[in-house]
Amino acid sequence: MAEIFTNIPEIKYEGSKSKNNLAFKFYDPEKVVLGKTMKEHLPFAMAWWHNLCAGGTDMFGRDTADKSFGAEKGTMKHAKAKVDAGFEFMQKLGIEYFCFHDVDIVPEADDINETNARLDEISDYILEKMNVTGIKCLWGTANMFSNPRFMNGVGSTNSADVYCFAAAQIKKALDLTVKLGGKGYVFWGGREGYETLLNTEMKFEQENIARLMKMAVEYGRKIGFTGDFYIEPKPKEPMKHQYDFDAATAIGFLRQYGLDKDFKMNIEANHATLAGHTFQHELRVSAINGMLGSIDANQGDYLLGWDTDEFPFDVYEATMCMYEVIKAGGLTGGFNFDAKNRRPSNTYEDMFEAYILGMDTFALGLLNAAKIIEDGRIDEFVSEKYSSFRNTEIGSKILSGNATLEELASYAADKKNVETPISGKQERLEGIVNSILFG
Ligand code: XLS
Ligand code: CA
Ligand code: CA
Repeated sequence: MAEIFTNIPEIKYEGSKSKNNLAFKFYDPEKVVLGKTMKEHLPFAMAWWHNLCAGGTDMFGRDTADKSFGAEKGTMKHAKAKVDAGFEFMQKLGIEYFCFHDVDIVPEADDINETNARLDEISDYILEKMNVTGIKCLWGTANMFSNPRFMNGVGSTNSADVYCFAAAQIKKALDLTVKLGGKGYVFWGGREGYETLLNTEMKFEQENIARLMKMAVEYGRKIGFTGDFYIEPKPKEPMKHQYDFDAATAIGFLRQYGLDKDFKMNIEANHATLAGHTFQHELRVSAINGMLGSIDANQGDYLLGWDTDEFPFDVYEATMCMYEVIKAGGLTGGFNFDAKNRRPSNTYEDMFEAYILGMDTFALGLLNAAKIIEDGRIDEFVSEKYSSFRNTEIGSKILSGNATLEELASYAADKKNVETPISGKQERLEGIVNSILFG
């Protein structure tokens, strides 16, 4: 098999002083941080769809980047060329995982049986490459948003036939995920929502989504899928209002329908900010509910109200992300670069530089987060802030869950007045973080 990215060498760590555009400046896979190597902290994944399929088409113009990889698009030859390109790409960057949708890896046929036959063929080929390279599958999913049949939703559709086609697609995507040893299976509900309540039975739709997920869990467990199912929250786009608005909403939904034992969150940075939250907020909500599974590592643009899927370069955001991940004890999933080159960045070299940027940004985030944790001042302050509950008799009583309202009222009455609680010290803490990061 001929090399595809002929002008790109294997990408190595050269240190922060390096001016080599095709080298890591901060991602040093074997460097040990807080007792684990960077590679262990940061299981990076390549997103098949952006990296191997998307050529820059937007609502106003066609592809700027050539992703044919020497084969005619829409053919199985092209599907295989993408596999070749993808594995060469991951190997050159030292990326150990990939994520895929069913229709990223083969062209979809009109007949679902033909699509499935193509999926069998390509997954054999992918498996061969996995065995040779040691590269693994992070998660699989079914694309249930591009085909016009899903215009009224997937689990939330009004059509029982469409619902069955969705079930068939999920079944096959689960088969593939198990065949490729994927650690997770993602549900992203881009079409699960509504434009107007004038034509929508919200309760009916949500119950039907839950039924579909339940069937997916039952089937997955039956065929030996031991990994996590993920919901990937997103508030809007393409729908005006998506049911999996944010982590808190999705977790509430999972609990309501008894799905919380099998599911975790796949948190995407850009979706968090679209929901009006920070990336860190979504990670914290997931973590405190025991549902931090995996991360779609990208970045939005605060000036734009849509999902720009940029490669992450915001070191501060990556630092706060890694702070949450370390505190949560790591991810069961990984860091999938669900990100695309900007449309004018249309060369093979740009594809590599984008991943170098993303990997270096998260490496910096890891190094910084470790410094904040080792410094200890932030933790110390937070612990002090709540100390009145932990270090006093009345506080401990409240925490034990055995206090009554009357008891607390009589405590207050005895005290007569209460001191103002200690300052939140936000500016001091922000200054501490700055001095740790840049000092
Ligand atoms: C779209 C989502 C999608 C999921 C997988 O906004 O990010 O790409 O990650 O279906
Ligand atoms: Ca995503
Ligand atoms: Ca996105």
